Amino acid sequence: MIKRFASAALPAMALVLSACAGPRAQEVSLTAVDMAFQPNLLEVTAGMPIRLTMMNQGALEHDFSILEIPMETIAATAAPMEDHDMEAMTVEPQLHMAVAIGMSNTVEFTPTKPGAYEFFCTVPGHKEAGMIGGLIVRER
Ligand SMILES: [Cu+2]
Repeated sequence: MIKRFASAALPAMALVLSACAGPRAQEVSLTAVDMAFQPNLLEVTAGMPIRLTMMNQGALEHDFSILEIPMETIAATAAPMEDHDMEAMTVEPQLHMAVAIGMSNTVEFTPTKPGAYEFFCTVPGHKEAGMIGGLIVRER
């Protein structure tokens, strides 16, 4: 299973933004590896829906979390992971999306306030090991 995904490894996904300010969601992709986000800097525009997809190419479970970010409409398109242990989390991020090994997951939300927001992985030790990044929300 893991081998199959590793051999089909996609190139590290660059951030992809829609070029025009239509009603379309801004597509943003990133990849989690052990122990980093690639890329670790994402840029989006405030007030427009974001469709954020994360692939997990690591050998461990990872998640994408933001402690606090002003937003409206949050929708996970994938079912929550059954074996994801939320009890073990020491923080309660406002935005939290777990991604199983070799899988991807998508969340949709609309950030409402320009600013720089830190994202990280809540699995104990992962943030400290380098799983941290920045989401830049630009003025529309
Ligand atoms: Cu992690």
